[in-house]
Amino acid sequence: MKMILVGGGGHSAVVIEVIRALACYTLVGIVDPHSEAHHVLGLPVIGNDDRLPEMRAQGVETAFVAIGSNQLRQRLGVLLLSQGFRLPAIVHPSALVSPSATIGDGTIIMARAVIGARARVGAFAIVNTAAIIEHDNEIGAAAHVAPGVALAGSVTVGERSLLGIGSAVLPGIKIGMDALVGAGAAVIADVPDGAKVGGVPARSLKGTGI
Ligand code: JB3
Repeated sequence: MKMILVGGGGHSAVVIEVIRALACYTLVGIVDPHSEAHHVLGLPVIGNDDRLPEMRAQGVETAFVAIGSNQLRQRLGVLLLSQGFRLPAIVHPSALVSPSATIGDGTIIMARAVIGARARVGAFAIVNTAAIIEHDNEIGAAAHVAPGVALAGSVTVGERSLLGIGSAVLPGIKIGMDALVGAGAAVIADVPDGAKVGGVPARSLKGTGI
């Protein structure tokens, strides 16, 4: 099945390799309005997002947004759905996904990630390399769980939140929407919508200039 990629930066290179490892989709190109590269890992950059309706009309059925920005990825994902593309979930062959877990459309599960029993991962999310999403977690749409993050059981992560590389979250903690958890943080208390926290144990970063 033919697939077009949206975004041609660093994240896109990783996404291309996961999709190639799956051998289910034929990548036909990348749209990126700002890219100076003509190719990413041999895949041509064919123009900007104006090319998308034309690609759909030419029989490209599936698309994937390969952009790290949570807000942009969600906005473009919704746009692609409205244009009639299907955005499948993409799971690296080395990821361990529980049979009772659910993964939303347009979400990618990277190499060596683990998704536990009854976990629910929303649409357009990124579960990055070797992240652990334990049982009964609920990961909101367009959230990004960065490489090496460990979420204990029954953690909730709101839409578009970013959990920085190597952070850890205790059982049952609720992290709101559009929140930022800094790299290496240990989260032991709930995090409100829009908050930025960091450190061990994690505290508000308000007033620190971050
Ligand atoms: O930390 C890790 C493991 N990965 C990071 C990832 C999650 O996020 C990575 O290190 C980067 O920090 C980031 O990757 P990303 O999003 O690929 O960043 P960058 O290399 O800056 O590429 C973003 C691409 O999106 C650029 O080529 C932009 O031109 C493109 N872009 C921006 N707006 C867009 C648009 N592309 C399309 N098609 N449409 C847009 O509106």
